[in-house]
Amino acid sequence: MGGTRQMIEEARNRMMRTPLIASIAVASLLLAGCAGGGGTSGGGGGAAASPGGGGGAAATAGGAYDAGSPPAAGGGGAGAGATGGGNAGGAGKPVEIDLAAENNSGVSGTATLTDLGNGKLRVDINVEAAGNNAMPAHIHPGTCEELDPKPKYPLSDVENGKSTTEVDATLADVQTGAFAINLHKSTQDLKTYTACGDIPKA
Ligand SMILES: [Cu+2]
Repeated sequence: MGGTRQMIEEARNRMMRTPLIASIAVASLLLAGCAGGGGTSGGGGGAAASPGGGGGAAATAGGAYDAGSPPAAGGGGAGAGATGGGNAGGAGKPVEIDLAAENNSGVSGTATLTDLGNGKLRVDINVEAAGNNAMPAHIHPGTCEELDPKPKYPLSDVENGKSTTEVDATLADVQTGAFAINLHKSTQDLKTYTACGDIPKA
């Protein structure tokens, strides 16, 4: 950024001799270029570079009036660009569903569905185990009211109230309103459900 700092100095010197508006335009262009670079390295791609550039230009305009510290203002703009890139490129927000106790099991908690991209979905189950050590868990077609007993996606057994599985599906695949997650008492007693939660329609 040493070169940029030098360019800023030149821009500031030029500001002394040229009309203020022209100077702001020059300085904005210089720093917008710098901020755009930050946005790209943040992983955002072309779309991220645009917001980054905008942030940089806005910060520079402030810096031109406050002759004190234009480089610091430029740095702020670059940071905003990187953040924008992360949001634009990131996967969708995780979906948390409640798992409610069934058959007086005392088992309840949540399942969190996180789309990992590339057709992978992570399912994190976190429940009060209520003394149940290894509870089989699945994503089933249907709803908790009317569950198809044949699982669609098997999940890892819930040990000490926790289970994490990566499933070959997208979040959209299971957010059709036609799937539910259920937990069973044990491998020996699959017929007794201990908890269930409907996966809401997106
Ligand atoms: Cu099941």
